[in-house]
Amino acid sequence: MKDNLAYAGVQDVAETDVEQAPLPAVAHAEFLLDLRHGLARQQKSISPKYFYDARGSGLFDRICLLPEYSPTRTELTILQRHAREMALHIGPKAEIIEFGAGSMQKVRVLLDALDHPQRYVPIDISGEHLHASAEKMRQAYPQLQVEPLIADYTQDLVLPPDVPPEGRRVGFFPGSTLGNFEPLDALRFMRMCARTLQGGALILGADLVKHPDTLHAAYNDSQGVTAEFNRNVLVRANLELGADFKLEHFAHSAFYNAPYQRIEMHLMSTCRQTVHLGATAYTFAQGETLHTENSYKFTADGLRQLAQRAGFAPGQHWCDPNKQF
Ligand code: AVJ
Repeated sequence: MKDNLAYAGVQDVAETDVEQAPLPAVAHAEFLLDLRHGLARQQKSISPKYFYDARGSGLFDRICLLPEYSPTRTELTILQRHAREMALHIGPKAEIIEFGAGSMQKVRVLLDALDHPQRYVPIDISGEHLHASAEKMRQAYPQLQVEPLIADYTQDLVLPPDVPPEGRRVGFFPGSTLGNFEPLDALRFMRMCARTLQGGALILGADLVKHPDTLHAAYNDSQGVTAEFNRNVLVRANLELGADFKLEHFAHSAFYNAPYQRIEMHLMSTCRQTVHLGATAYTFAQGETLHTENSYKFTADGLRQLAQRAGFAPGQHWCDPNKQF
C-alpha cells in the first residue's frame, strides 16, 4: 500500500489526468475475483487495498493534507519529537524493515536520528513505486544498504539474504495501516512481524480512539476528497474491469461504529439499480451499501495487549499531547 505522506507537489487529481499504467494480468485477475466475490455477499464488500491506484494514491495524499484529517501530521510530529529517543532504544548499526513502504518519507526522520543504520528493507506490493523511491533513498543515504522487496507484507516474508545484522533488526509500520486489518488479522500480522524481526523491535503507528465527532469529521471532509477517494474503487472497476457503476448513484457514507471501535466506509446506492460485471448482473436495493473500508481505532492498553499476545514485550509508547495518535 502506498504510504501517506506527500508534502511537495500534491496536485489536483482529476479522474482523467492520471495515466492508467497497464495493470499486470495477475493483479487484474485478483481485482476481478475479489470484486465478484464481494458483490455476491450478503453485505457487499471490497477490500480497501483497491483504493490505491495512481489516482487513489493522489487522493489519499490530499486527504493527509486536509484540516479535518490529522493522523498523518500528528504522527510525523511525534516522530520528529521523539526520533532521538527511539534511536537510543534501537542502538547503532540497525536494520530497518518497513512494511508497506510507499514514498519513504517518514522513515527518513528515523534514519536521520539513527547511529550508522546499516540496511533498509522497504517492502511493498507495488514494484514500480518501490524501486523509484528506493533509488531516491540510495542517493540521500549513500552509506545505507537499500534492498527493496516486492511482496505482500501480510503474507510470510523471506527477507533478502543476510549478512548477520550487527545491530538490531527493527520493523517500521507507521500510518495506522494496522487499522485496516480485522482484529484477528492484526494479531496474525503482528505474530508474523515478531517472527520476521527475530528478537528485534517494531515501531508501530496507530490512530487512537477519540471523540466520535473528531473521527466523523476526519472521514467526512468538507471538500469531499474522502468521498472521491471512496468512489475511486468504482472508477477503477469501470476502467479496469469494464463494470458499469454509475458514480452519481453511490453516496459516500462514513461513520464511527463505537462498539467495534472502527470507522466504516461504505458506498450507498441512492436508488434501486443493477450493475454489470462481465456477464453477471448485481442488484443494489435503494439504501444498500458496498462496504469499502474498516479503519479500527486503538487504545494504548489495547495495543499493549495486542503486542503481548503477538510475542512482543511491550516497550515505550509516544503520544501527542492530545492523545490522538
Ligand atoms: C491508510 C488506513 C490509515 O484509515 O485513516 C483515510 C485510510 N480512509 N481516509 C485511515 C483512509 C479514508 C487511512 N489508513
